[in-house]
Amino acid sequence: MKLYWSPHTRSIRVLWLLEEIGSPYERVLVDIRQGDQNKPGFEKINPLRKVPAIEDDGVHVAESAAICAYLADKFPGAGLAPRLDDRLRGPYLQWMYFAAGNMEPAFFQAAMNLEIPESQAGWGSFDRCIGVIEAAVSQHNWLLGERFSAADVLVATSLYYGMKIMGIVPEKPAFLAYIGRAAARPAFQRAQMIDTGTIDGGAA
Ligand SMILES: N[C@@H](CCC(=O)N[C@@H](CS)C(=O)NCC(=O)O)C(=O)O
Repeated sequence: MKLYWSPHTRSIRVLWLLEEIGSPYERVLVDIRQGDQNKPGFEKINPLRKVPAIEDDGVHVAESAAICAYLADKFPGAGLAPRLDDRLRGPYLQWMYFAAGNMEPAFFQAAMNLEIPESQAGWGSFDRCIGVIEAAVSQHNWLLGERFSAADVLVATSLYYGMKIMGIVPEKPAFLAYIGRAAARPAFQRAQMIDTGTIDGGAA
């Protein structure tokens, strides 16, 4: 398993998930600030020339949500995705797609101050998206209740990014508590230390 990664990017999601799983992987640095993603050959790893991407025994997967879904299903023992016959599988998939399909565009709409009619924007609006997440994480520790899943990796990292980097997500108590629970996970802490170069987590 190879992870194509660049520090301080969406790669952290996959790094965190791989640390939750605990199976060996090789980390390959693609320094996007030096333009490594535009070098010849990287289009075979990800035709969009972005990180993260993975290669698993010759299979290439890009898009952080797709990678997280792939890895969570590939390593069922890690318990990061409800199985096909589990009643939580539906809500799990809903949150996985919500993170990629609603949060990403809603956040950029807010950051760019774009006016889009709510009935035409698939995500409704930034406030509606935020309200849905606040309701979910106020009631329980994780999106699926007391069960942590790959969906939390996607939603928590986006919320953190939206709050601390983009400055568009309000510092509501429920969001701070949820991000705090995520940050307290040992796998997240390892991923952060790998991302910042404090510890070595594979061949970079
Ligand atoms: N939809 C993609 C977005 C990936 C993405 O935007 N990656 C950025 C870093 S966070 C990147 O590789 N940028 C380099 C570039 O666009 O040249 C995902 O979720 O994986």
